[in-house]
Amino acid sequence: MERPIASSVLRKGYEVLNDRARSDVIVVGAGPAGLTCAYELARNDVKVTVIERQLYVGGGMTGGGMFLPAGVVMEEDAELLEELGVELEPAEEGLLAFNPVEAAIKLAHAAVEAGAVILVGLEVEDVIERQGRVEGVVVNWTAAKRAGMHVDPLPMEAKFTVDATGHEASVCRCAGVEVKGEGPMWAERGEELVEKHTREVKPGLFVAGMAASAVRGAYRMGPIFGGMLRSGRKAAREILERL
Ligand code: 48F
Repeated sequence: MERPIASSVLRKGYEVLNDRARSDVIVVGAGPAGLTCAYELARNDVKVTVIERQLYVGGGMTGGGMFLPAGVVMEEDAELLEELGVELEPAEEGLLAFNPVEAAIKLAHAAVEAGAVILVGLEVEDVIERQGRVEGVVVNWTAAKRAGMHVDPLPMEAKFTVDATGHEASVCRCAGVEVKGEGPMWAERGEELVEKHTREVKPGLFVAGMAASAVRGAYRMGPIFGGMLRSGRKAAREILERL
């Protein structure tokens, strides 16, 4: 049994990675913005690969507010979570509360069911750039990087790349895009601005979610997630128009 286990894993693992050497869209980061973006793209028959450096999906969403198992959305932003069957409970002043682990899992499930492939344990450490256009990313095993081992990375090509890496905006930094850093807290304004700042920041490279706020130095908003969902959806729609 041992040989066929190894052989099956090697064959299947190679097949998946080899198939993902080129995607239509690479989304970096499996937080709420990246997962929403991947879901919207995949359901429109786009070949989308999500690259996540952790071994879990959901990014900062799963931790709710200070590890408490709760997050909120404004009622007007609840459509996607409702569509995915996330249980929403009326809370204060037009907010709806939900379990953030449930929401993250259901977002990831929706993206995968729609056809997105999520690769975990891989960290984006650079971008591929040709004539000033971002044409994919350069990845390495998170474990190798954390161990400080010098091992050459591999490129993964894409027609469009989405930086959904949260407040680090790490893909933008690699691509030489100025990142002002996350601003102080103003929840309402931060929720508006995150969608406004979602855009193509360099040819071939879009930014979504908290990374979009960080690029522009916009306000943080705490454990309210509607802006992340709207931002992921906006990036997907703009890319769909371009593909
Ligand atoms: O941080 P994260 O959840 O970003 P988001 O989707 O949502 C932000 C909210 O969770 C919350 C908030 C809401 O008000 O402020 O913070 O914008 O998810 C980002 C994901 O990207 C991964 C990281 O592990 C996380 O899961 N990530 C970051 N850098 C890299 C990366 C990288 N270089 N390569 C691969 N994954």
